[in-house]
Parts: sequence; structure tokens; C-alpha cells
Amino acid sequence: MTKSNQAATTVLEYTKNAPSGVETRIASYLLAEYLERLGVEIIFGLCGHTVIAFLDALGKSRIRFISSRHEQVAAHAADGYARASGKTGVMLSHLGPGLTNSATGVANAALDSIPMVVIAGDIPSHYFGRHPHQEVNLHKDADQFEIYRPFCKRIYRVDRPEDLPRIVERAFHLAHSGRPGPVLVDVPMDIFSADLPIDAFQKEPAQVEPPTMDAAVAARIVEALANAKRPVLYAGGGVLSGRATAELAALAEALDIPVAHTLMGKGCMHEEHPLLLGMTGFWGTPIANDTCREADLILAIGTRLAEANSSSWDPRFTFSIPPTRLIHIDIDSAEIGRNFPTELGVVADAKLALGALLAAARGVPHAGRGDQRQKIAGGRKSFAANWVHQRNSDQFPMRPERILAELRQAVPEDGFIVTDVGWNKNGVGQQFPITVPGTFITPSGLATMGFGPSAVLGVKMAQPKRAAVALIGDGAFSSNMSVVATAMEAGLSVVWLVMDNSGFGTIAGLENMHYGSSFGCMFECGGQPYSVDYAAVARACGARGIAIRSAEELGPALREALASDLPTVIQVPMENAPTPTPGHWNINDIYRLGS
Ligand SMILES: Cc1ncc(C[n+]2csc(CCOP(=O)(O)OP(=O)(O)O)c2C)c(N)n1
Repeated sequence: MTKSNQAATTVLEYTKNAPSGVETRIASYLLAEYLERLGVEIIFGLCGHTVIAFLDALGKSRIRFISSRHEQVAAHAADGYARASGKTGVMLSHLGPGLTNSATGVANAALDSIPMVVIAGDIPSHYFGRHPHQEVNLHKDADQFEIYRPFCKRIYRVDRPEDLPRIVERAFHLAHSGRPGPVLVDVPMDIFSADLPIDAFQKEPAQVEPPTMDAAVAARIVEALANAKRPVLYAGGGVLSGRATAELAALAEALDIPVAHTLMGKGCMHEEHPLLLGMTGFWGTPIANDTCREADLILAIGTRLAEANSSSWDPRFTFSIPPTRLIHIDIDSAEIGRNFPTELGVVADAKLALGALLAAARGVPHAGRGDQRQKIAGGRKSFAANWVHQRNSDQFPMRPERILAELRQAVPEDGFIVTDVGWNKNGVGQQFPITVPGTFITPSGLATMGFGPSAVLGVKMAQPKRAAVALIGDGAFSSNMSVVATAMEAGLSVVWLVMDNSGFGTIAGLENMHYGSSFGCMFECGGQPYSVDYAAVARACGARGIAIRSAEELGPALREALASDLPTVIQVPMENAPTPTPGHWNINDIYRLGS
């Protein structure tokens, strides 16, 4: 039976008349239909006995179910899908071990403010208190949903079938409104199979107009920016998720103010823009750090002013507030004033706030900016000069800079670069030109190793016509190689470019720097360096696997991979060279060498 035929018979098979005369249907089928109505196109997940009633409903719906081999993969894929589509990611998980496996991926989404709804099966509600199979109950009966409390915007357990429609509506509302984030809907399995009136799922999430900035506040901020001698606009991920990059650039141009950004703010302005400073912080750029540190006024938008981007808030490196004055716009009032004294905080949506500032700035004269554009150009050029020769280096194992250069040349400007943690994330944030907003996708807040190989699946699902490359370390790729099988099953022609330094290179480098050894960080077998043939692993899954043998092979291999209908793993042996660190990270002051 085809999927559409199945859908047509659904109503006949599952509708019955309850004794009261109210027409009812099994909750799972109503839920699947409701999710269709909300515009859910894809659910990522993994099966278990608690969710098969809902899986049957999904199988008979228009929603596509992407079955992964590990729940963390599903959660990261849902996260990647949300980032690349602008929609709420949805994942389905079994109880107990399924939900704990998903936790890392959901927490990663939470720390990066990504909207997600997690639907989880739970034990039958009539077994609460009896400690049934796979229940988490060591402190409280039926306690699994509490595991998600520290990182979800809201955790719901559905205790009565009639609560399910209301809770699912609330979950979608909360996930995307205000500061986005994941919401858990924990469903005892009997509730998936309970009867509900056929019109039970009526209420849909309200359209919400986010807070804007009023004209008087905008005029006050514009006046401060216009009069400042050395102002900086500092953009975070909120500018990108708020689709506010055009307003940011226009404001910068109107008042001739340079723009620095966080890791997640990368792509907020075209790489060639003369006012773009680059990324701040430990892995940032000297010109961004110096200009921010010497600024007299910073307007920060959609950022937590987080540790890595702020050089551990040490005034000697990135931000010196005070004497620098700080105005901070964020959708979440809790972010304002946490780490720096703040002259003015504004709780507002980035796009609306920047739009209001732009309207207020039109025609407003501003203080002279001297030779700042030359300084920016000079600062960027002199830092980039440090790795020009590496970008052209033929050495093998390859230099990471050459890998980045080949990748930039091969991937169209609107293609997605999805990173993980390690050289890939830090190097791209610092050195890789991004010209189309939203094409750089990276795990920032939780910085989860394992994000990139999985998230790229969701990115490709969201934007099937655009290229999607996961630029990842061998540590990250080998933490869950099942992504290749999932890409095969889902028909996703993604590319994993594995920077292979036979170890957890970034941490090995850190340990080496402080302790002169990389104990516990390198891959070894019998005391010898150990490398895995990841390309062969890909081929074993039916995908393409390419082992790069010289620097010149990489460009053509990338182009072929991007043209292929099959997923491809490209394994590139790479020197374990550290990413330059123009900023500061306080951990380096903590390590002490003993005997
Ligand atoms: C799940 C998880 N475990 C551990 C870490 C700590 N960590 C940060 S970078 C890193 C090394 C990553 O190795 P690899 O993916 O090979 O990239 P490389 O550093 O070699 O570029 C580790 C283990 C982490 N961020 N996430």
C-alpha cells in the first residue's frame, strides 16, 4: 500500500463512535494530523516500544520520519534542521535510554537557543509507582522528564489524554517564542493509544509579535552611537536567527561603525565589507579584540557576551567595560548585565530593534571616524598574512589552513559549512570567509563534540538543493559513525570532511602546551598511533569514501563529492597544529604541573 493510500484509510481504520456519541479517534493519529497542520514536515528520532503507536500514525501521515541509529544523532539533526530552515525542529525518542541518549543533543540546542520540540514515550501511566521496564525512578516514580529540566524551556509530562492537545500546542508556542529553545513533551505510552474526540487538537499556537524598540529609545541609542568616537556594533547569533543581517549592515553604514561578532554571529556581515572586524575572543582576531577593547561605546545585539568570545571577560584582551560603555539588546532580559556593567539594556527582537535604530539613524550626522576603515583593512590583512603560506602549502599530512582554502573554493557561497568542535570550529570562526548569512552552523554554547556529523543531516533535509559539508575532526566523526548509514537511508548527499589528526587534537595540543604530553588524548593501539580507515567505513555503508593521499587531491575530491547523489566521507590526514589564539582563556592560568 502506498503512503497516500494508507493515509486515505486512516480515518476508516481508527475512527469509532464512543458510547457517549462523541466521535473519537486514537490520540496518535490525531497528533500526527495536528503536527501536519502546524507545518511539521520532518521528525527525527529512533523507535522503542513506547512510541510505536505514534510511529504508525507518522507512517500514515505526510510527515517524513528520519530514523537514526542513535538518539543523539536525531537530536543534533533536528537542531541542524531548525537552524537551516528557521522552523522548529521535532524529534521523537523512546523512554529511559532513548531519552538520556538524546539529552546531549537537546542540551546543545538549548544552549544555542534553537527551537525544538521533543516528543518522548514513557511507561504506561497505570504503572506509575510499580517501577516497570526501563523507567527512571530512583528518586521519584516516572521521573525521566526531570532529566531535561536544566536545559529545556519547559518539561511537560502528559498525565491525562485530554491534556495532550493543550500541551503540544504549548510546546510549539514556547519552543519558538521569546528566546527559542527545546521543550519536552513526555507521553506515557497508553496516552498515545487513548481515544480523544476527533476535534480535540483545535487550538494552534498564536502568532506572536516579538518586542520591538520604541522610537524614543532608538533615538537615544542612535545619538549615543553617533556621538561616540570609537563605537562598535557587536553581533551575536541572535542577529542571524532573527534574520537581521541586512538591518545590521545598513545601521553600520549609516553611522559608519565597525562590526565585530561572536562565533555564532559569524556571517552577520559579508566577509568583504570594509566595516567588518571579525570574531572576538580567544580564537578571534587581533583587530576585533583590539577595536572592542579600545571602543568607547559598544552596542551588543543578540549575544550572551559569552566567555570564549569575551576572553574570559578579562579586560586586558577583548572587552574593557568600563571604561567602555555598553548598550545591550537581547530577547532575553536575563542576559543583560550578567558579566558587564550595562548602561542600557533593551529587551527586543534583533530585527525589529535594528530596524528601529536604522529608522532613527537616517540622516543623523555622526562624529568623524578618522582612518578606521584603513585600520580595519590593515589589521585584517596583517593577521591573515600569518597563514597565507599555509593556505598554499602542499605538505602532507595537510595543513588545516589549506584544507579550509580548498573547501572555500569548492563549496558554493550559499552552501552550508557545518562544524563540530576543534580546529574546524575555531579555524572557520577565525579564518574562513562566509558571505551568505546562515551558512555557517556550529555548536557554541555546549560545544558538543559529535554535533557536526549529525547536524549536517538536518541541514540537508531543510535545504536539499544546497550543498552541505560537515567539516569535522576525526574525534567527532568517530564518536558516532552511524550517521553515514542514516544518510544512506534518508538519501542525503551530504559530505563529511574529516580532518584526521589521529586524536582529540585540540585537547592534545592544550595538554602538550601545559604538561608536555598528550596522555589520554591521542588514538593509540598497543602504544602505537592508531588510525581508522573512515573512508572504508563509509564504503561499507554503501556510501562514497575517499582517502586523500596528497594536498592536490582534496579540491577535486570535494567537487566530485558535491556533485554526487551519494553521501561521501573524505578523510584528510592533517597536521595537529593549534588554531591561533589572539585572545585569552582563563583555563590557561589554572593548570599546574606537579610531579
Ligand atoms: C562530547 C564532548 N566531549 C568532550 C569534549 C572536549 N573536547 C573539546 S575539543 C575536543 C577534541 C575534538 O577532537 P576532534 O574532533 O578530532 O577535532 P580536533 O580537535 O582534532 O580538531 C574534545 C574532546 C567536547 N567538547 N564534547
